[in-house]
Amino acid sequence: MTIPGLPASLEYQRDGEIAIVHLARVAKRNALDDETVRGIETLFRNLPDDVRAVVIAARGDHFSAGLDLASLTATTPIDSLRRSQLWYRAFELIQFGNVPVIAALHGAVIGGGLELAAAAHIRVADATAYYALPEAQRGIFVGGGGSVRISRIIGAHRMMDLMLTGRIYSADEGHAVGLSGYLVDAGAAETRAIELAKHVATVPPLSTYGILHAIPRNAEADPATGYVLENLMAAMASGDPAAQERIAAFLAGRAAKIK
Ligand code: 1HE
Repeated sequence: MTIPGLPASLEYQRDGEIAIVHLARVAKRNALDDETVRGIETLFRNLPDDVRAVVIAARGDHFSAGLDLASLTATTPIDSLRRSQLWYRAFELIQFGNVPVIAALHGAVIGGGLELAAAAHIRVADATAYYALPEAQRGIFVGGGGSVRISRIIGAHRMMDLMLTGRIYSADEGHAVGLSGYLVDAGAAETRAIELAKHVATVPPLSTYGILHAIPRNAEADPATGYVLENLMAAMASGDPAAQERIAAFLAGRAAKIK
């Protein structure tokens, strides 16, 4: 089972209900060139309906060295605007698609690589992961949605510090500021991400929809609008047969307790 049109820099596999995608441009440390980002767009636009969760991981020693800087030689402002629009399209498909996406991080998670990871819903990092936003050190700026997503995850003040000073966060520091939700031993991120993906794939579709679409929007919405959206979402989900079955199972003592 494959998805037509994927570049060699993206490997796509299925494991039951989940899909596993590897960045596979190891010789360039998984630097994201236009072909790879177009491939991410193609993949998430054409994800089969029976995929219930996706893991994004990477081959080699690093998750991603960020934007392929070779694409910036002899570039014009309009080329850069269009490139960013491509990244926005591709990463919006990750963030606002219909399936949870889990990023498995190790080694360098730099620049555009961190912007890609920030579009995922859950991030699992191993002890080798480190994070940096060296754009400003190179005289450029984030262009893959990072100023929107990363600033919301770690706070604008931390993002400004990362960009102005070029500092590097270790795996522990990144974990402390929320860049990873899970921190595991070296080499264990992908396995843990796959376990999590198999678990989140069991969440019924209406609850998943609410989590992926209502939560991030309500975090930005005025409270009154947020309550209405939540109210509608809750009513939709609780009337769903999947919810009715699970609630009946709990009341009959057939479902797991939360402890
Ligand atoms: C690259 C890139 C790249 C490696 N674009 N070619 N990102 C950066 O500023 C990070 C730049 N990369 C690095 O700091 C290092 O490569 C790493 C720490 C990630 C890895 O170091 P190392 O010693 O394992 O590998 P290397 O020898 O530096 O790189 C191997 C090859 O990959 C080499 O090419 P080669 O032809 O000489 O073998 C490197 O040139 C190449 N390579 N990283 C192009 N990024 C949407 S806007 C987002 C803006 C950004 O992302 S800015 C951040 C850019």
